[in-house]
Amino acid sequence: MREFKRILVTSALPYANGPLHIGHLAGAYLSADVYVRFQRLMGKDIVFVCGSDEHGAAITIKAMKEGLSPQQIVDKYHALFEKTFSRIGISFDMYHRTSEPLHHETSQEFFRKLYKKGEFQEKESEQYFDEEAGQFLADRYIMGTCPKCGNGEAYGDQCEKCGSSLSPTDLINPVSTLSGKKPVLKTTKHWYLPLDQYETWLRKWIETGELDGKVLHDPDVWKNHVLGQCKSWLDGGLQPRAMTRDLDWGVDVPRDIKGHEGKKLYVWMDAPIGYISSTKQWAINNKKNWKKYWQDDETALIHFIGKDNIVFHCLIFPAILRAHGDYILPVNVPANQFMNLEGKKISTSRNWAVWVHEYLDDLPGREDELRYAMIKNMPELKDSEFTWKGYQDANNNELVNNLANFVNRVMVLANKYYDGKVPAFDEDMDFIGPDDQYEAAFHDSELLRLFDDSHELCDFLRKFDFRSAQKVLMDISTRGNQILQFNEPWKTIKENPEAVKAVLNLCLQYVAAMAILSRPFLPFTSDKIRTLLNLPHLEEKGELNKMLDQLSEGKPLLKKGHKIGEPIHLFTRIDDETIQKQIDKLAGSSPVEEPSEKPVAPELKPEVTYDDFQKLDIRTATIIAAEKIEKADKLLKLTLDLGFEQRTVVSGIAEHYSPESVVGRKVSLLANLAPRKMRGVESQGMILMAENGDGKLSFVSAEDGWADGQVIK
Ligand code: B3M
Ligand code: ZN
Repeated sequence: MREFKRILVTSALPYANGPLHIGHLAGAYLSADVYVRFQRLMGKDIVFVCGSDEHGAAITIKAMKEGLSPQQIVDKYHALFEKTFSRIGISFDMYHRTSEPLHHETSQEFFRKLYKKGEFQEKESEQYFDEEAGQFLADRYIMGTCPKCGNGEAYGDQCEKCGSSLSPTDLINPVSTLSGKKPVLKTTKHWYLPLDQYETWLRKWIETGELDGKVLHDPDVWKNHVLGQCKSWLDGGLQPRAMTRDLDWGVDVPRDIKGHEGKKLYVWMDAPIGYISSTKQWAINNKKNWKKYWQDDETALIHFIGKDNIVFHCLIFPAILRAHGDYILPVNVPANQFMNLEGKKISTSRNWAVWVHEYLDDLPGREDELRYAMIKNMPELKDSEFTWKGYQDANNNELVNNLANFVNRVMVLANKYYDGKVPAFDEDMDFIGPDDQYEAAFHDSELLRLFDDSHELCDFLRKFDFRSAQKVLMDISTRGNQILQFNEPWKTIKENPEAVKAVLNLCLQYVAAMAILSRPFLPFTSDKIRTLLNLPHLEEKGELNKMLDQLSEGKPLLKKGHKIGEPIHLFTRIDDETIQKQIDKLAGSSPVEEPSEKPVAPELKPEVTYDDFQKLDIRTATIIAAEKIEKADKLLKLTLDLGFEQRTVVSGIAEHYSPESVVGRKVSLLANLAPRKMRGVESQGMILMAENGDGKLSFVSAEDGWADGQVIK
């Protein structure tokens, strides 16, 4: 990434409809926090904004479930978010909320501008309507089977299992979540953003970074899975997308726009503009100019998100920003993949999650332990997994045995031998370092090595490779331990006190460096180490940059004679019992099972008599011809042979079977069902299909070789 004058970092606005779990943290917040703290330490002009996403059906559905008003719901979770983020050390410069008047004004102004510029297409369309509830159904109010992966619990806008973005009409067997009934299609009017018309520039911008003859970003530094998702979207062809909805909760379509009544902004139009409102609020509070962060080419805009939000941040929001005309586009969208928990997908509804606020209550003072274990397993390029055992191991084997142990030993020895003062030593003296060849090393060459390692750590951070960066931090600590281990000052203090001074001086420089280097990952620990060293806490204003300069010039970070504090243990072991408690807590929940593992059978229908059954005439039959029905995605027109006659049957299997694949198939036909017309074709009966919980279908038929037209009873 080229050097920019300033950076604006956003983290996805979490829906204020439930507490935060570690999956959220792993997706959009922890990585952003690490990055932002690092850039601040490098002295960059950087602003980190976020806020609660308080609109959309996600909120109203939750309100209905809890018997509260949408406002009560968002107030409750917004407050919880603010507190939880701050407790776990996510250092937003501004945490805003989309229910604020400032946001309503900002997003309405944005909408009005696009409207006035003629960017929208006004279109009538058929949308799902719940007749029982008497309202149009927002995408999230409709659930059904994902046409791409067969997940039976896909939403009208998105399948959370495969990440596909959907339209409600794509769903197989749609059901209204308001009434549980099948919704009907009804006409309504909305404003659409013609994404299809932006396809060419979007593709070029994504694939080459170029727009209007300028290179805006370098696709080589984008993550492959992000580019891949964008490309597959573009390859699939973009469709105009409605930017308004028929809802009663959200940002109103501005009143001066004709036909605004009852219409709200689409939540994916309003929420990303929340980044802008959040920046505005930050600028008001800090007497800054927000426009510099949004409307100047010298700003690098970076969106941290989870992979389910890629299309919105890489295609739709950029399209909205460009349609407006005054805004910059993101230079990178380093989306993370998903973090699973103990082998299963995290699920809010099934309580298969580690809730961050509960973690903080259950394991007080262990903020950095969680951050460490999560960064170690951050799903940067592929899905990853959090396990309690892994968490325990990371703490006990790495934080306790390596980092805390090193710092503690150095502190203890320096206090013991030098009364807590950084020892002076003979600069020309060599001592045995832990080099690969165990060669003699000088104090200054070891400091240069520390510089190299620190530099490497920074490079990883710049490339959004937080796992590797944190690994380097631990390698530096390992190196410190090796220096101690190899020189054994506790043994050589008598015979070679001069060398021990050099060794401990060096180790103290390591500790001082680690107070700064650990800051992006382990901010609480950084404070503790600084306290140990009798230094003020970091303000994150260029301290790392300064440290690199010092090290590159061979200057020590701690002056000779500097008085340090008393040793403490930075980390303590976590025992099996504590871990078991957390595992037991999960055992009370029911994770999402893989669909094939345990199909749930629907409830039995009310009893019928044999006479009732006798009325049905079910026959064996063979499909001898099949074709698609125009404009009906789900229907196939089948010709069935019953031996004594042929029938035409319209069947809703088109999304599961192609016409070619069903010809020749044996089926069972309910032959005396009253004929009915579907899409202009008269259907003379119905074929029987088995359906599983995922909405998958299977033919039900007599064994091969059976004649057609025989009775099934
Ligand atoms: N609230 C979706 C989510 O939490 C949405 C993100 C908005 S970012 C502008 O996954
Ligand atoms: Zn899917």
